[in-house]
Amino acid sequence: MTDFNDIKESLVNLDEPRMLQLVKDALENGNLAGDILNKGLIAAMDIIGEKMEKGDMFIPEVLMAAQVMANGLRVLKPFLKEGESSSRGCVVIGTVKGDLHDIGKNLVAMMMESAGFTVHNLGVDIPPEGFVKAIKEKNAGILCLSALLTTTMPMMKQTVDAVVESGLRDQIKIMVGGAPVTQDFAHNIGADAYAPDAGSAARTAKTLLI
Ligand code: B1M
Repeated sequence: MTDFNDIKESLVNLDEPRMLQLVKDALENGNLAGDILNKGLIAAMDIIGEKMEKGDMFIPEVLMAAQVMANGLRVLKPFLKEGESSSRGCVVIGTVKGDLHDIGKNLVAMMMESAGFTVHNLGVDIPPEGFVKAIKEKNAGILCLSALLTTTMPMMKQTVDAVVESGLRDQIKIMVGGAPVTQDFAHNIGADAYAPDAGSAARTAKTLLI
């Protein structure tokens, strides 16, 4: 039996070698990659968030945790694949301007790729005009916006507005997500869809292009 608490603790303690070994062991023991991700790695990031809030953990340590998590994700990535090979369509994804959080957004990008989309991951702190430029250049069918801060959520609306102003709105579906984002918020800013997590983002993307 895999104890997901061990994986959680190893990440919270920034013990990368132990975390990687535990993740590999959990895979060998037949656990689903999605369970290892949700009950181990993402659960650990929640604890890290609480520690950060209380002042028990500081930015450099949280950055290290983000790096350790990213390396754990790399091990899980092949097992999260859905196995499709041909492209379902083109996705442009990024974290909105002012926001540097990228773990969840990268997870969404990974799941989209795994679901067969061609994904252009623009990175973090992307201004509205950066998204508009990429939609044009890549002839994208779906725009995915991520925000983790309540203070950067308004930038999602500004990005949607910029897409409308560019005249591209009719040719692109817009999906938003990130911890503070809700279905209501997505609706109010004029997005086409909201997804609470990476798995549902990939599933929703498939329905958007039908
Ligand atoms: Co920041 N941070 N952070 N941080 N950080 C949070 C988000 C926070 C909740 C921590 C806390 O106080 N409890 C808080 C936000 C409070 C708020 O606004 N409500 C916070 C804060 C305040 C800050 C700073 C302001 C701190 C400071 O400087 N005083 C600062 C802001 C910097 C900036 O962005 N301008 C800051 C900085 C950082 C670091 C740089 C140190 C680091 C980011 C490193 C990196 O990403 N490379 C960091 C981290 C790591 C966190 C926490 C601890 C973890 C975030 C994470 O990666 N979670 C976070 C606390 C927490 O979330 N528990 C916190 C794991 C990830 C898999 O989940 O990103 O939610 P998440 O993604 C999910 C879903 O949201 C969804 O799918 C993923 C799961 O499947 N999803 C989408 C995400 N994008 C989507 C897009 C979609 C669909 C779904 O469609 C397009």
